Amino acid sequence: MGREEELIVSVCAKFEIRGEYRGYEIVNSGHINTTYRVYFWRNGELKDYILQRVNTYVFRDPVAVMENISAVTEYIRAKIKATGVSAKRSVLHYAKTADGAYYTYSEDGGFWRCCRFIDGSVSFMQTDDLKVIEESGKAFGEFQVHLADFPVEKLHIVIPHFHNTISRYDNFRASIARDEAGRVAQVREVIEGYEALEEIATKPYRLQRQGVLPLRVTHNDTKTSNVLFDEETHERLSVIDLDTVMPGLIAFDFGDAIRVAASTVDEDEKDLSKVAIDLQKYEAFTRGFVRAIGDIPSEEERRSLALGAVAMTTECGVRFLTDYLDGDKYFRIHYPDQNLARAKCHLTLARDMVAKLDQMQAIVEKY
Ligand code: ADP
Ligand code: GN1
Ligand code: MG
Repeated sequence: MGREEELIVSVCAKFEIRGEYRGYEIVNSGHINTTYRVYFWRNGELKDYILQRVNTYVFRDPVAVMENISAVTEYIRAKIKATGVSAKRSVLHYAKTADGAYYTYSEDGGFWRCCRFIDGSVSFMQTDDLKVIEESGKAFGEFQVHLADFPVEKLHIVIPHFHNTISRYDNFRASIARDEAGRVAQVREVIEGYEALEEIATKPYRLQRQGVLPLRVTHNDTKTSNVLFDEETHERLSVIDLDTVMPGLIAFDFGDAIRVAASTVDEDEKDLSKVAIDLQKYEAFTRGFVRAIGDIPSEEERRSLALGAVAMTTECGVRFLTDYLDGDKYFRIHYPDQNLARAKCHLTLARDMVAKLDQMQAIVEKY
């Protein structure tokens, strides 16, 4: 057994997991936490769990993160159960330690949590399957509905200014000024591209500040890989990755999902001639999402949805570029210039969205 596996086994032993440890795999889809799938043998069957080491550089108060997650999952679980349906595959279920906590620490100071692997589930980084895209829209829309009356004051703000697009731009300018990794000179054009989008990208946030758009309980990280689907039918099962559940705008949940679900390419596509928003995919997600949220949004909120996609795509690109300029400290990278590739791809995608904004808004109105 290597050191990583020894650590995994010792952490699993602190959670109330019955059975005998049988092995683990690394799950590589997220950019933030370190995720493992671990297998236990119990009653003649393999049972699997998702064990995560939470990134405490990103989440400075991981206990607050777990308090948010347990409050939200218990709330949704109670709502689903009240309809007489089993919530087993539709909401995350975290394991407890012997003293009743949903987390534990490893000797090296790591912060860990463990949830049941949802049986028969799959996730997708990116997909061309319109049914999966529509299902992901329903999943995030229903998440919104489930939490519409959640007492928002109970939520900790785990990352202040997370979708404050204005402060994301301020941080970007500060990183350009510091030029810590000496990379500014070679990416001038990309920087200027993002500067040109600042006005339009910060609009939804400004509308919130003016009181036009209300804060609601939102997921805030609605990319496709944060939904689980049934491995056979591809129907939605559960929304996952609840780390950033906080007050936010519906336009941000819609827009951040569109950034990934309606793109023609992966987040870091290098052939920019392939990068665009696919309006068929956009329509599939929109149909699922807008129908699911029903009459929750106000007129102004409905009108802000397509703009939310421009805002979230630009903001995410600004964050990738900021991290590149800072020397790649925040997002996990798998090759040296990946954050730059992500930033260039997002710039192209955001520009295409700006060009198609009227068509995008017309599709929202259709549903
Ligand atoms: P990150 O914050 O790093 O993105 P996630 O919580 O999104 O981490 O988990 C990463 C991946 O692990 C997901 O995209 C999904 O494939 C898988 N995963 C996470 N939780 C579960 C679960 N309960 N059941 C099945 N797969 C899961
Ligand atoms: C991160 O954790 P993950 O990989 O689902 C990030 C999101 C970004 C996304 C870009 C806490 O999401 O905000 O939009 O990468 N999460 C955090 O792919 O910063
Ligand atoms: Mg994730």
